[in-house]
Amino acid sequence: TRILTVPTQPIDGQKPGTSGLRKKTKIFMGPHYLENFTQSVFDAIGGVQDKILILGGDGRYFNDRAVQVILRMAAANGAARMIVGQGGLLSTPAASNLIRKLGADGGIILSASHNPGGIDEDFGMKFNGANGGPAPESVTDLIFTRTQELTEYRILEGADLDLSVIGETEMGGMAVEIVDPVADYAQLMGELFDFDLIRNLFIGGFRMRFDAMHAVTGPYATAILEGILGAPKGTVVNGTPSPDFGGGHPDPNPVWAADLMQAMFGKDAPDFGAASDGDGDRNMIVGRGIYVTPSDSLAVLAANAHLAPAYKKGLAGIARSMPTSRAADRVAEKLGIECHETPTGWKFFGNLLDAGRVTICGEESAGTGSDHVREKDGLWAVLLWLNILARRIEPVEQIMSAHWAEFGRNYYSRHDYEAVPSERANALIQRLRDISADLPGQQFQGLTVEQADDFAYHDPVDGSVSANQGIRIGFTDGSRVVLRLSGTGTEGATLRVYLERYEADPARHGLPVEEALAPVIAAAEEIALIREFTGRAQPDVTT
Ligand code: VG1
Ligand code: CO
Repeated sequence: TRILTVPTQPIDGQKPGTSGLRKKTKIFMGPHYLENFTQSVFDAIGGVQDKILILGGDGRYFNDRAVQVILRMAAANGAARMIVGQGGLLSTPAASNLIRKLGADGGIILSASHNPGGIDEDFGMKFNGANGGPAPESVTDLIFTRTQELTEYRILEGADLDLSVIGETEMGGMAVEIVDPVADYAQLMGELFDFDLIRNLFIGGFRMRFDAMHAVTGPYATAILEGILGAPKGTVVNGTPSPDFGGGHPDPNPVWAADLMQAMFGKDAPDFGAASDGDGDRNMIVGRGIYVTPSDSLAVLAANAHLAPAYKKGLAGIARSMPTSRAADRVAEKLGIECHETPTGWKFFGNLLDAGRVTICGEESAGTGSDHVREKDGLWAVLLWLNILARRIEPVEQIMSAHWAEFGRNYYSRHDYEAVPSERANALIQRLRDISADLPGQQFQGLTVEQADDFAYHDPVDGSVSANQGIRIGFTDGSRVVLRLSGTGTEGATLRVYLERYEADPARHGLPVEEALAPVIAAAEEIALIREFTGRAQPDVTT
């Protein structure tokens, strides 16, 4: 086997977004595309000479080919050892766990997460550091800079490795260890939660439906829920990962997981429903006849985490991304613990978790996690819910109404406008930046603006500043609108409008969400001129 040094040229647009680099699969498959980006990652972290890296992905189209290329490049760049999930598979949280557990220098995860997969859909790649978390902006900036100056990459000549057999092998002097993608993760979950209690819940007839959405959590959920915890066969549906996720979007929300919603709102609904996304870091929670918004789920998990063994001593603090509802803030206040507001994307939680300042983190986009890894973790959230349900023996609906009665309810919804021409979406945001200083004091649809800005995050741990993270408009009654552009799309721009309204009065906790939010929605339109800028009469997706 020879090491080839291949001349190349910088490729435009290899800029990591909210969570790694995401592009159309065909772009990733284009000449030198994957190779350039991989070499740029290696260079940006000071080379991989003598290093140990974890490698795996969510099984989408091109995952298998990309793993082989990255292995040959790691070998050519002098890596000591690559630890790869069997079949090239690893969920994002499982990869994060392996990095930490095995003391690796980092890891590469191949996924475009909730984006659809297939030759005509999306592919992606992200790099996580030695703490197991997504590379911070300082590192992704270095990676992007490197992509713009790259002149060559190194790759080993040679045949593919068989990744189907667990065990140790070798490639051009580099050790390659193929591991069971589920085993270490399942063990970690067993250390965090009371598995005996959850097992008894299932023995008692508790019924659950977990929709893996044809993505990577299938094997994890089957092994843990049906295998270890004894849930009946068939509890996990769509449990076999497929390269195009069965043709759907592996995005666990009421729109893309409509089947699960139907089952949970139908006759003979199970007690508990859940779903996860492409790479297994998101979770959706549904009770019988009730959908739990991710923002509410974060608040409920934080308020009840002490019922699970790993969190019985309480939480150090809570962090939520800026657009996530402020329901969790009320829990933090009551518990008397720190509460942080960070920009969108899990990479901003890493420093707070590493510093021990927060224990639980969450995002409105169905991401929840804790200090057990450095990624959001879909199955972890599901298991924490199960542990809480096994302790409280109450239906989800009752847990929610009790939570709202105690803390008040933050009505919440997100409106997405997809594939908007970039110049129009940028113009909308720019205009809001320009007028934000003048908004306070003005009235819109009966709501008075209290505060408005383009969010800049000052990381309290390392002092770094991340500016331009989205427009926040707060009203005097506690309502709020946030507007930002997505950093995970691959076509045009996606405008996300986040809407929130606080209601303290329990007599008003049962309103339809759209009704409760109507004034906030109208105020958002009046301030941001969404219809005019996007040319759309209504959002493409409402969650
Ligand atoms: C979206 C979500 C964000 C999440 C990110 C990655 O980003 O809003 O909360 O962290 O996806 O999630 P954006 O920039 O499109 O709003 V995953 O599970 O797709 O890696
Ligand atoms: Co994901």
